[in-house]
Amino acid sequence: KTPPLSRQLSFTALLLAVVVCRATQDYGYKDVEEPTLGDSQYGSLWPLPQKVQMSTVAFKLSGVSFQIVDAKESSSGASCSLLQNAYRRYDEYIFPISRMQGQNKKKAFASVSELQVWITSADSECDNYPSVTSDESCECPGMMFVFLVGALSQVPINRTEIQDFPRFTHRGLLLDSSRHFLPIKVILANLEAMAWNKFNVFHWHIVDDPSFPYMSRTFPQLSQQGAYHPYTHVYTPSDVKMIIEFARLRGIRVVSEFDTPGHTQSWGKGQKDLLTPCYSGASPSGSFGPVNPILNTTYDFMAMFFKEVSTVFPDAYIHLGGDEVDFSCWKSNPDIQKFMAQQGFGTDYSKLESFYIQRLLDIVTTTNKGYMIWQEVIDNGVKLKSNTVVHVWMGNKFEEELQKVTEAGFTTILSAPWYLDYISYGQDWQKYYKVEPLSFNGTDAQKKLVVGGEACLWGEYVDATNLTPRLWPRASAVGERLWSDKDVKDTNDAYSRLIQHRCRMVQRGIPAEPLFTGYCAHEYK
Ligand code: CP6
Repeated sequence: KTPPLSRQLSFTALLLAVVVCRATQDYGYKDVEEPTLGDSQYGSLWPLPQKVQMSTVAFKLSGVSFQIVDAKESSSGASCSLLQNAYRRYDEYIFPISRMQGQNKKKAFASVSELQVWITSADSECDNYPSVTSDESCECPGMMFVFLVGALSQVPINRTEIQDFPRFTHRGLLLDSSRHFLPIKVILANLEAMAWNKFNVFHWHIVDDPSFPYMSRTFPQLSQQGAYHPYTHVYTPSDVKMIIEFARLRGIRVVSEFDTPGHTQSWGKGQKDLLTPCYSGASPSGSFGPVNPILNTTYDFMAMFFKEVSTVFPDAYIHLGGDEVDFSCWKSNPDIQKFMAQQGFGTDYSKLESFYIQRLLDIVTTTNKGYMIWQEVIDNGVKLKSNTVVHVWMGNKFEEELQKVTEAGFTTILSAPWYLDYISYGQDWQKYYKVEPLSFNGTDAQKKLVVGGEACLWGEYVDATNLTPRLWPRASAVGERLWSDKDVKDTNDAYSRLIQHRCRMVQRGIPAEPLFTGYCAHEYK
């Protein structure tokens, strides 16, 4: 008797297991061909590991006694709650319902009773936060299953050795909790799915124009006045802690974004005089523009605010935004006009923006954090610290931008081709999958400066009801592009693996949308 389907399915998941590895614009449907569905020799592996060696030795799990344990030689073990937590999670993925009794008494195959986890790094990262220097590589044992989809059965075929490491160090996902409030549960569920897809950075675009859900200890009125609701639609300090800890246990960094000077309408509700009053003719119109860059009080506020943020978010980086600054309000304001003249900026408002950003960067530098910024900041010629990460998001000619940014010697990450908020009919995952981030003209040294990318799901049209299925498995395509080797680009092979990976996510409780017609094996009991 073979173990139930669900158990075998889940074990395949172990191959993807981060357990060992992580203890540590418009697109017409016409252009998309449906990939052909064949079996991949790699089963349901996603993202594809760097090296997979299959042997012919067949194994099965010992259903009764199988356990994940610390190897004797491991430099980290029982006292590492991060590891013990991971063992428990993966045990539940392998045996989602209960341990079956006496299933494997008749052994047709050699039986595996232990997965030994051997942490080799000298100083383990059990109690630390993941960082850009975290080692995510692993040598993992595994088993491959053949999925005989029609026959509703699977046969474990062979023992497999996997050597794995990421192609890019920064594999991020941007979620936006300002356009719609995202309940903690939704964020946690998606962090879990991120780990399954080997994403390691949660870029939390936490506040923006429509709402300010971040509860600040120093300036509580920001969320009291600026959130959609002062206590149901806010992230309290303990909520934030929980999200950071949940992410940490899964090897995911949390990089917060507090975007200024634009995208700040909600900040103005709780912080008087922070935003620029717009004028209509000679008198204030009653509306407000970007952060007011000409007042000392603005910089006093920013210094106190970012001092707090730097202690709340332990990551070494803060994303400071700097995108899409609308100059019309600044232009209308006579005090700003006077300031422009005094500074000799003429009518070049990007100089005023640079003036603001420059002072903000100096402030954030005193908190000992590194920073990330959207591409406009460098496009406008702001002087940046050498460890600044430039985030390329503009859709047209991202190759040229990468060339330019890396020529200037800056580290960069790419989002331009991975705006998941753009939806269209058909299999757009293929478009994300086919992107080659290093396809720009540049030296090897320049290419090394591209440390990864981020899939972005901006929040205008998503909330708790539709975020998760819109994100998965489309983001999985970006996940494989950022993890696997550059030569992993066969869309037919990817399609076969991805439909199985998607079914696995669904089975584990993430309602990932289907890629195309078909069904999941677990739909049959
Ligand atoms: N919000 C913020 C946004 C966007 C950006 N910044 C955005 C711009 C264009 C598109 C999608 C999103 N909604 N703060 C740009 C980085 Cl197409």
